[in-house]
Amino acid sequence: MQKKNISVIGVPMDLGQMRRGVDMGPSAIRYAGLLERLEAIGHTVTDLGDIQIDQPERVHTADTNLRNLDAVVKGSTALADQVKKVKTDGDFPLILGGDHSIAIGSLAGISSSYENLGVIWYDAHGDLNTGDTSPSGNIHGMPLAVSLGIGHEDLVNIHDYTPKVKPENIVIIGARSLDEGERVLIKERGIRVYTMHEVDRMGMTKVIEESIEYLKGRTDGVHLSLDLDGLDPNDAPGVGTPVIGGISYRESHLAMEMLAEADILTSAEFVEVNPILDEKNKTATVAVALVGSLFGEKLL
Ligand code: HAR
Ligand code: MN
Ligand code: MN
Ligand code: MN
Repeated sequence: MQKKNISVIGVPMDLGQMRRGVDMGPSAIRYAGLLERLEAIGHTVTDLGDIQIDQPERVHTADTNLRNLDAVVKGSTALADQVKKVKTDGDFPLILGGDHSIAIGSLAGISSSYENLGVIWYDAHGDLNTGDTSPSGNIHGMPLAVSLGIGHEDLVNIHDYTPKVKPENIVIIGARSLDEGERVLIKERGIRVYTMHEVDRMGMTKVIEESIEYLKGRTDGVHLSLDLDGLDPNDAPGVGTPVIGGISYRESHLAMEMLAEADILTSAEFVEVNPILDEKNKTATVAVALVGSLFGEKLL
């Protein structure tokens, strides 16, 4: 793969859900050797540090079914500003979460650089809820819907444009926990989904081959949004909402290597690493290994 200028942005966001600790995700991923790993491959890496996020204790929940709405909007806007700067410089944004609500800001900052941004959503969940369909009120269950322009107006209008992505430019991989409203939305909008059933049945090789083929034909850039809970909890235990029966570490490696070979990605984020729930930083270590493969690390 071509050597890249990678800009790392940490987002210590924990306001999109209720478990403490996911705000330490960026530190855990850096501590697991992220920068050294990317530099060893030959990429040029700049760590831009962390976006400032409000402390949950100091946030007042607004009168809506969206927990910490105003503070999430504020953090997402700051992230979108930073990501947009990186894109304007022509660099590759590599964003570290933080809970998955950060994808709202990532996509707001990235998408204005493209006519047809593609998104690979690697996740146990669809993250396609709105304030009306959400069983929890947690915004980390909503970012993909928000990016489609569906949801609270303060979230969908970050950086003053909407939608950030079109439904036909999205591929979801690894889904195994979908709420009723999310199922309806997937069918209504024709979003391509490889649930765990398809991963089992077709194998990861075919899933990624098809996904690459599909996105190549219709998009002019591709963002990978990888939620560590897409992996099986045996391989990635340090996540807030684990779901059994997930994608294995090996399958995920293969997926990253195939994406590296195709060299279609223009940005990426790794989210939901929670070191408090982890076993000796295993999940952050897995994340860094996957980043290595994604950026062209070879065994031989
Ligand atoms: N679907 C559920 C909800 O909306 C659970 C979402 C859990 N989400 C994440 N993101 N970890 O993928 O509350
Ligand atoms: Mn915090
Ligand atoms: Mn998610
Ligand atoms: Mn998830």
